[in-house]
Amino acid sequence: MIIESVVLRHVRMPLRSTFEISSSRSDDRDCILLEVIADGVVGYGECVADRDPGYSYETVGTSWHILKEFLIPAVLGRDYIEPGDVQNTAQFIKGHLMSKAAVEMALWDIKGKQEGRSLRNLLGGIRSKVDVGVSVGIQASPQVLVNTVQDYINQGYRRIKIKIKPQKDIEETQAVRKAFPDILLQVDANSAYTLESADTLKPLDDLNLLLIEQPLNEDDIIDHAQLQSKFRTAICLDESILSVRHARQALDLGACRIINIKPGRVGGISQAMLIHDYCYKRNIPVWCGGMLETGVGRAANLALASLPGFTLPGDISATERYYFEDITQQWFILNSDSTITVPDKPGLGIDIDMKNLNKYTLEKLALP
Ligand code: OSB
Ligand code: MG
Repeated sequence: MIIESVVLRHVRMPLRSTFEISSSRSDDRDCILLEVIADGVVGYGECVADRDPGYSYETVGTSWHILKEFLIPAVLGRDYIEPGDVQNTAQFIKGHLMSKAAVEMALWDIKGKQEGRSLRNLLGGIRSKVDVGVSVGIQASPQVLVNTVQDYINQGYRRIKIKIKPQKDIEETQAVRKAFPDILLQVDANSAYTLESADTLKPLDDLNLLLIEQPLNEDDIIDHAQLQSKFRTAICLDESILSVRHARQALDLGACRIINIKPGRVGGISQAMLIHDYCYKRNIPVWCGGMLETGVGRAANLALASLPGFTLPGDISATERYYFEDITQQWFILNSDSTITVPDKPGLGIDIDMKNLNKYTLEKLALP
């Protein structure tokens, strides 16, 4: 496929409810939507970099810069056989994995459309629907949190993740566990603790949690290994794992027992698959994380999560958990068994709602 042109759009969509994690809080969600044309076929990719650098150093601003000045000029006019081949072109750019992932996603969409195959089929996914849960932001009080969780359980979610930070952790998690003794429950600290301050998390070990996600800093693999040795509950790494190499090192050191895979964080679906394959061989469970994606990124995550090693429920919720309306015509709904159906049309399997896309576009740039 020969890349002919690319349009970048900075998109901002209001969230149905404020989403707060340990590092930041937002009422709307930004992303860059890429429209790539190759061989006359249009494909879409979502760059999951956020407005602020709370989760990752990448933001909409840095991604826009990297895409416009470096990555898109390097891929224009290039001929790719496989979407993952774009990684070679992108190698001259250090880091900026979310920007790279967005371009690759669009190429997967194009490849699928050209071959009349769904992304799930291209990747070798084995499930037509995948187990999902909901990621609940930090709330005003334990009681508000319990009410919020109750709401999601009423909607049919069978796995709950709650965000924690120092002073908003033990009481909150205990309250949810007490109210819902049997629910699949996990917590995510988004690196809000140090090896020392994480001692305060010890009571979590008695709450029968599925996992504790990213308690320490992203570059604290060695400290995570020390922490894991003190906890019965599995530690799961998110921010720390950017490559297969990181996954190997973390597992060899005993820094975690579970890995959260997000295609954006690791530089694309081909890299996400490599991490999946590596963990699958080592019998390490993985699950698909989320970045509050629009229907575009959600479709890609669903296809990825249909691979055999994704044995834990993903952070892939129904569209209405996030948005009032979406930029895709598809509206993802929660099935009664806490699953979401994987799209089966060619490529990502989504159609863009141009009216909504234009409504939420703040800035647009066509290249060349
Ligand atoms: O750490 O998993 C995270 C959202 C933004 C940044 C980081 C994270 C998250 C989520 C959202 O947990 C999961 C979802 O998309 O539903
Ligand atoms: Mg996380």
